[in-house]
Amino acid sequence: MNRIQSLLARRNPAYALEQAFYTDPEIFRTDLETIHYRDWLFAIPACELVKAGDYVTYNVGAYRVIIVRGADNQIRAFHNTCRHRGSVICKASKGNTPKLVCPYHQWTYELDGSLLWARDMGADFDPKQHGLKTVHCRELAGLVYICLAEDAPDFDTFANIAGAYLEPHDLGNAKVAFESSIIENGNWKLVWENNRECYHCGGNHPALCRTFPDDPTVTGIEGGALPAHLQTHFDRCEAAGLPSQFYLHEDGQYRLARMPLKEGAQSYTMDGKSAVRRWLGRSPFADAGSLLKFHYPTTWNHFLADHSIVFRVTPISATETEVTTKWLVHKDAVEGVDYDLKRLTEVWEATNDEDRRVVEDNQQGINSPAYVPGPYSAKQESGVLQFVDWYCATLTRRLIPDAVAAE
Ligand code: 3BY
Ligand code: FES
Ligand code: FE
Repeated sequence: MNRIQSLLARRNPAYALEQAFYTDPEIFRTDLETIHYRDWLFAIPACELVKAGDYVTYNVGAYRVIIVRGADNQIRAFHNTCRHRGSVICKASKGNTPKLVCPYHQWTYELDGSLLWARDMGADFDPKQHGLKTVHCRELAGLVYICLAEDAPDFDTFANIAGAYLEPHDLGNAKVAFESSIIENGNWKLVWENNRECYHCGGNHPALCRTFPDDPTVTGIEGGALPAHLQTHFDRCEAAGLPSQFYLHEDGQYRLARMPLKEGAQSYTMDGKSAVRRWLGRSPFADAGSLLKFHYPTTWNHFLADHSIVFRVTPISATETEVTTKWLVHKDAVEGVDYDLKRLTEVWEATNDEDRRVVEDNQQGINSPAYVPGPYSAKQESGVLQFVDWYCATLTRRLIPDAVAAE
């Protein structure tokens, strides 16, 4: 048993994790190797790539990835490393290009990754052997997921289940109205733990709390029967054609549920009314609440009647995490006419900044030699416990070499 396995074995599941899980570079590397380099990761909304040649780059740990829309309209992902001597090919975070041209010696690749042109490589050189290495890439109802593993785990089960919930939100007809990327000086697991409870909401999120219910059964993971007010909301939405019922996958990696907002609230705005006049999606009423979706380890989302918000969590180091937020509206909604950008974004801009502060404070306190893990509130922090259980179970399973081979 190695050191990390011993730490996992002696964990008290009712308590927070020990310091090393949030500070130790070796555990950070293990997190990347056992989780981020192996699981499906949400990368971007497909609407960011509108036309052929549109691309974005995405870095996960040591990997550099290009996601590009091809001439045949298909979205593909490639390792952003040239098959000549390895240079990064696309340096910008996004752009449009007719071909993927390496800046070093101008090897030129088609948008489907095949090598089109390489100067003076001799008669024996076979371009077919030197196409870009592919990264698994799937589009699910307008959300692009990638997987860095050689052999990707099953995606179809998730796609079938989540696809039904997402379909009415029509993300294929979305555009990004605004995006923000912040660095939180905290371990990626602290970002998640904070997201998975609303114990902190009342004390930290005055704007969000105008519309988001400070109710542990909305944010957390229900053990037993669902409270009647949630079931009533699910039933009303389902009867109107919106899949809504609480669903937590058996391995704990993802959850879907269309949760009600506070009484009368329609969207995450300061007055609780819709933020966008031209809706994204086919919600039959304004107070359908928010379809809450999370998929570990990289994304949580809110899908509302009028707009959607997608979040992406990217670990940078043991104590730094990038959180990227994109506000999606209908592609034909006009800024200044159908929506006001400040009104659309101000609640989650403030909430993200408040969450950054509490995550950074949490990290600072954990860094102290005096830190000892404290107990979770069973009532308020069931979601935190669920995330930490998923993390520990995943790490434990994958750190056994035979299990890795068998998975
Ligand atoms: O973003 C989330 O999913 C949860 C709900 C609201 C704040 N946060 C705890
Ligand atoms: Fe890309 Fe040489 S490293 S062309
Ligand atoms: Fe928060």
